[in-house]
Amino acid sequence: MKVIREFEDRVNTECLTGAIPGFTHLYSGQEAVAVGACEQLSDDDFIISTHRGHGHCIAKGCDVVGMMKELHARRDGLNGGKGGSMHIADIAKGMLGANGIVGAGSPIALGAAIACKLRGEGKVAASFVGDGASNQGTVFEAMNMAVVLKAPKVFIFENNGYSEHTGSSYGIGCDDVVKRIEGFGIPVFQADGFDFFSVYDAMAKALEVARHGGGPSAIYCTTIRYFGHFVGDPQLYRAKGEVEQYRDESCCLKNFRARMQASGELDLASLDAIDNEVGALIERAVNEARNAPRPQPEDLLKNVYDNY
Ligand SMILES: Cc1ncc(C[n+]2csc(CCOP(=O)(O)OP(=O)(O)O)c2C)c(N)n1
Repeated sequence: MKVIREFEDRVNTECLTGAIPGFTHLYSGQEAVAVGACEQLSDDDFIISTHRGHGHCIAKGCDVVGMMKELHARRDGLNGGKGGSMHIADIAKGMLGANGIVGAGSPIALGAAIACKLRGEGKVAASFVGDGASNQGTVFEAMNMAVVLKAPKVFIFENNGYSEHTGSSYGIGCDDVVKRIEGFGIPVFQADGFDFFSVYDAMAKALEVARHGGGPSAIYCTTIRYFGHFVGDPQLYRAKGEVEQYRDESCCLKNFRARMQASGELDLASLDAIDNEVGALIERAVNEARNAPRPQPEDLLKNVYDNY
């Protein structure tokens, strides 16, 4: 979670200096969802992310230096510097890609889930779905087809309160998204998206269904994003002090630190040591990214199509 937080904070400043080209959406604040869910998956399980994909990538084990280089559009970035923030992927880690098309991840992950079922290896595919994306027809179709085909698919609903600049209370027509998902015949396990352990436990229950022939399952997490919809968003639609209050009272990193200390599993010095290690990793990632070569004209047509 700390790697994601530091990565995103640094990407924010790198974007604002102009070092990172393109459009970037930050995941900071939502870390407990990505990490809680992905800690229950192996490299052989698949995820499909959203336009807000860095946190999902890191949680699935993608190389952080390679990611930073990718965002900086460098030749030895995770995808040769040609994918960038919204098309970052790492097949070896089961991370099938971020995706700029809202709602597209659900049917794509369903395809992966059907492949998992046909191969019979007990693997699953999961898609992350925002509150805005939860209104998309593609997600409804994927939910229905997943039930019909009993696909080992986990839908991870991540309600961060906004779809671009529209509050979920306005954009979602029904009173209860959970009931809407259950209406498709999918069991839903609810989690506190500010609490790693809550998400981790909900994901375990969802996987119990998906891995053992029960068809699709879902987890529904409430969370918040600390930054705007995209880097540079003036956020005029947010109440003054809203983000500060969440940072003070509902930070998943603070929650995790408190829980670790209270249980005696990690003391303050160990937690600080982890934080320092993470700080050094992100510093190295940025330095390497800034100094790495750009893709060259001869790289243009390399890896454009892959039939796996
Ligand atoms: C099919 C499609 N429609 C609209 C957009 C424009 N768009 C980009 S992000 C976004 C909001 C997505 O909200 P949500 O799913 O809640 O994810 P969040 O940004 O909150 O993580 C929209 C409407 C798009 N990229 N694709």
